[in-house]
Amino acid sequence: MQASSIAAVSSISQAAAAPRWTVAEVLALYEMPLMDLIWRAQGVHREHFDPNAIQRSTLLSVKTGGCSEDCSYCSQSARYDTETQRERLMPLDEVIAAAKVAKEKGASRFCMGAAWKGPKDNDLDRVLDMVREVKALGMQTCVTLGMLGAGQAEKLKEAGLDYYNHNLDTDKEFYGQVIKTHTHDDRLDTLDQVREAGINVCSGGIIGMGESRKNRAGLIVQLANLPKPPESVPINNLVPIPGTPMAANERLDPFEFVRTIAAARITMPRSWVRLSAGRQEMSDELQALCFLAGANSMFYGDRLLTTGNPDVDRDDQLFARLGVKPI
Ligand code: SAM
Ligand code: DTB
Ligand code: SF4
Repeated sequence: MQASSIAAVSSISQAAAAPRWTVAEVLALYEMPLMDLIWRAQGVHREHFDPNAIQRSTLLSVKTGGCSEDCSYCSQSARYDTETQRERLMPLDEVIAAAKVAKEKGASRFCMGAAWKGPKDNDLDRVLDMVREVKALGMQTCVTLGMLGAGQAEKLKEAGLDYYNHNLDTDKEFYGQVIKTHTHDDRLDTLDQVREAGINVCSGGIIGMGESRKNRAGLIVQLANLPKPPESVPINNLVPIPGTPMAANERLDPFEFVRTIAAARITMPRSWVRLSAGRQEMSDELQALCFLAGANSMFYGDRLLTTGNPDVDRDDQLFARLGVKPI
């Protein structure tokens, strides 16, 4: 085999078989009458999941702000003047204390996020300790640390990491209008490394950034056509952050968000689809519609990374009112 063809097949993304979905097919889902779309998504959901159970993950920002990247939506980029205060990597004991609280409140997974382009090896060593100790509490572990360098995914796997979150965030075609400091291909490269290390993949995106419906369909297709679809697919609604280029973005029609959840559910039938950022601004009824459209996971706890999330009492009441059981 020639060197060039070895390079081509060494990337799992490049070596994918025939695409499972086309943009035209996913656009056709988006264009269905809403009731028909939700009916179809709910049918797919019931084939693979208990429709009355929702998985709950709690987030903790273990290193906040001061990030070198220019992601136009993000409060943590050093390039924008936002209210987010920079904080160094959190001490291990504080992380474990937060994980214990999350476990007591009923979260099954603890996700630790760091505002890095990617981790330096000495920072990664400290995160590995966090993963080991959270795992020892009996919780599932997830981290989101940015792009991984050679050998880092394997170290995370050895430490007991269950999930790595790394979002494609938006359609490859629109990516350059949102982020200029790294590329969509860089994101795919890290997802390959995570897969090859045997860690579950958590990857999704943000909607409401000024992308077109075709771009939204493009994102869903790029996720669904990964060699193996992500086990977990977070769908974030843009939280507009003052000081970022997206501060004044117009709010997307909430039904377009519901349609995106449904498209993710239909195209990735076995994945956990997470109703992610933006939930605080949603009514209980809109959240219920998202669950009906196939969302079966959410962030639980009153903070996301730097912004708010519904408090646990409101979520507990919502679960009781809907007859939903937590996982
Ligand atoms: N630095 C790492 C990275 O970029 O992967 C990890 C942290 S980053 C904050 C994790 C994800 O949060 C982003 O990929 C994006 O999907 C989401 N996110 C960040 N800011 C957001 C916002 N204002 N609204 C919605 N989602 C947001
Ligand atoms: C994901 O897709 N959404 C979470 C988690 N993965 C890391 C982060 C949402 C961040 C929302 C804005 C903030 O709190 O800074
Ligand atoms: Fe940095 Fe991640 Fe925010 Fe981009 S999304 S600026 S990489 S913390």
